[in-house]
Amino acid sequence: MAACLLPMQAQISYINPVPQQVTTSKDGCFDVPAQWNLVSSAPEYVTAGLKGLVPVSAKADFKVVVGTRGDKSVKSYAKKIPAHAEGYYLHVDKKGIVVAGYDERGTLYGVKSLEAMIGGGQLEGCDIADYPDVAWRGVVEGFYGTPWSHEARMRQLDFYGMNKLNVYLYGPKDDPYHSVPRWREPYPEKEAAQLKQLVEEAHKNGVVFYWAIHPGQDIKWNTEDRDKLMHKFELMYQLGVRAFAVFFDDISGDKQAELLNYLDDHFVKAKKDVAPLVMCPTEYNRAWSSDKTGYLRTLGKKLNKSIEVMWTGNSVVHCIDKPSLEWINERIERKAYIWWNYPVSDFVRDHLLMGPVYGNGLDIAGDMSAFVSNPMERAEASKVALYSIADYTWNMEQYDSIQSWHRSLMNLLPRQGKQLKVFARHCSDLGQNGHGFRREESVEMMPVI
Ligand code: LOG
Repeated sequence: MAACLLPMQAQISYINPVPQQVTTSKDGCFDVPAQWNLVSSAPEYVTAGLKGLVPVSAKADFKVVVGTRGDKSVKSYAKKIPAHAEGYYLHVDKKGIVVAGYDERGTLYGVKSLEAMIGGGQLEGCDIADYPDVAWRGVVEGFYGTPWSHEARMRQLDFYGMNKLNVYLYGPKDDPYHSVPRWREPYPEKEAAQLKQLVEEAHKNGVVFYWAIHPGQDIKWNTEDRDKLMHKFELMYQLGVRAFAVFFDDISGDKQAELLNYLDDHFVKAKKDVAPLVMCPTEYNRAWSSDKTGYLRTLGKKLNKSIEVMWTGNSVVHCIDKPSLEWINERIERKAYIWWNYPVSDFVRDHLLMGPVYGNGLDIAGDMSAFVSNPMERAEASKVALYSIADYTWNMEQYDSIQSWHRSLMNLLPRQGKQLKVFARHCSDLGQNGHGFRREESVEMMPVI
């Protein structure tokens, strides 16, 4: 087990995202007790990861209480739980631990913080009150190129749970059953079974699994195609999917609002257990939109208010700031659902984007409904950025891009973190590209070069 070398918040530094409020106690760092008396009123999946890390015995002295607001077991801590969706209170001292969530996902996140601390080698006496700044944080697998493998996706979902990302939108452009030519058809048996497994894995990690359809340029704006779309949703529902998106990026059509409202009224709302519909508009960034067509304002007015509208910013690949959000929010008459095109590399395929995540405003948490990242075709390498995106969206004001990047690299390769850092430092920039999006790279070497 690693020694606790740093005096303050040593073990807490293994928790990602950086928690909102932390007080450390005089107990300091101490060894993880050999046996835990785990008393949990949470569903099995919430503590499954923890049970894999520590031996549990009802006879142990070290008592660990896990529960959600309203449960008898955590009643005496009710006032300490942040009144915030997905919030949790975590108390650690030498005699025991309390994890008390505001809701089920909050309890899961409290347990994940505890798991991270143990992963660092020790426990640390502390009181943590934590909650996210942005309600929906995650990933849209929305790139062109080879879709992620099933195994890669399973590992991603586990990684999202660990880093408190709560949404994954499935939409790889090159899945023929998501987009052209087979968006109307059911998945073959093997793919269907895998998607079912992904939905289950997502649930275990507190992730809402969105299945997106990209109906392609061949969509006909008639009732026949509308019903085929509904039927495909129904098939996905039978596989366990309870959250849906429709992507119109790179597709035009002026009857989008009618079609989406129909799906919203006759499918999403009729089912009663389906998450709000998410849509990606044709004009999904400012450079490609025009006040002359009035497309965005029409969507803003006509679309049911419960439907989320995605937005990539001032251009296809761009960082997000307050003025750019004010511009779009006013037009779509709701808060934009940010689709951030980083670290996606489908337009610079000979580059890996593993540098620090920086450039987005630190004062915009209240101006968006969600922030999801479009990653690279390289699933594992994308985790460098996703770790920091989890950090940024959870605790914006305290976000430090360089520190977050260092922690990310150490977290991904604890024993070769330094070597990975050397590699990543020189794999940050995109090089010249059509979107004009650049990143700093090889900063120390630049003067010499
Ligand atoms: C696509 C996306 C692609 C990205 C970057 C959106 C909404 N759609 O230009 O699939 O990965 O740009 O190349 C896009 O960004 N179109």
